[in-house]
Amino acid sequence: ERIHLQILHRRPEGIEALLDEALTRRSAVDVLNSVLLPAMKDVGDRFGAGELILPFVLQSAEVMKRAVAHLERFLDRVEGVTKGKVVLATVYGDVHDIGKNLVKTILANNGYTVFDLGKQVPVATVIEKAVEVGADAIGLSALLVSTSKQMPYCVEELARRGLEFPVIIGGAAINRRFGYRAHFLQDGSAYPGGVFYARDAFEGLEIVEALAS
Ligand code: B1M
Repeated sequence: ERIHLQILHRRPEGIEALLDEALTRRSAVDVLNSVLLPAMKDVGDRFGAGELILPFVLQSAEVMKRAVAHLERFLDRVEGVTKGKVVLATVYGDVHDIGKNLVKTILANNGYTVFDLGKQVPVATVIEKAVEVGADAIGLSALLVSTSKQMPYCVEELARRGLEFPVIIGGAAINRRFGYRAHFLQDGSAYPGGVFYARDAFEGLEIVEALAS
């Protein structure tokens, strides 16, 4: 509850000590899923309800980032050879990168090499990087309804270039139905590489694991 309030009230000081205290009783994954993510959701809900102004949301997001950075070292890490390569980006026009960064942490900690292109990344940049590194999958994150359109656009562009990278999509703006629809190209045919919706970072990992096996 104290961690929740620190995020909600935009107070970074001492968040690490509180997390350490929580970690004596719970695993890092549990703290992430049952404390940090609900706190950020609370911030979003209050913003949506007009209770918080945008600069406050940004400050809460900074506290959240600091908390995730601290937890990162306690998340299980698989060392050794890479299990696969994933090109990851927040789509063009979208600055939300907390979820994308979490996906990166979870994938990297589980043995995948992640090429993180950052936020507001144009489709062409994503595709060119995937070709350059010979990616096993492309991961896209979008939090705005408007920017989520970049996802089917990327799939369409991949198909146009004759490429078949599997595309994993996630973010608060989309859902499973969106993922299903994004699988189909404008001419009605299915994208041969496949489009996979991930509800959260762990489902993203499951999908990557399934694709790699
Ligand atoms: Co903005 N924002 N925001 N925001 N923001 C939302 C998304 C919003 C829902 C808030 C609301 O109205 N309730 C709303 C979108 C409305 C819509 O389109 N339907 C919104 C808006 C409107 C905006 C602006 C337009 C506000 C404005 O300027 N008027 C603006 C947009 C700027 C832009 O992008 N062009 C804006 C700006 C911002 C901040 C900069 C202040 C800040 C972002 C800081 C940052 O990321 N560096 C911010 C924040 C923090 C939020 C909320 C509050 C929290 C988002 C977040 O970080 N959640 C958000 C409200 C909400 O989502 N409820 C909101 C925590 C994060 C861990 O979750 O990213 O969903 P999420 O990731 C999850 C899963 O979705 C999944 O895994 C993660 C968890 O395990 N996942 C993937 C995500 N990507 C994945 C990819 C995968 C797999 C899984 O594979 C590749």
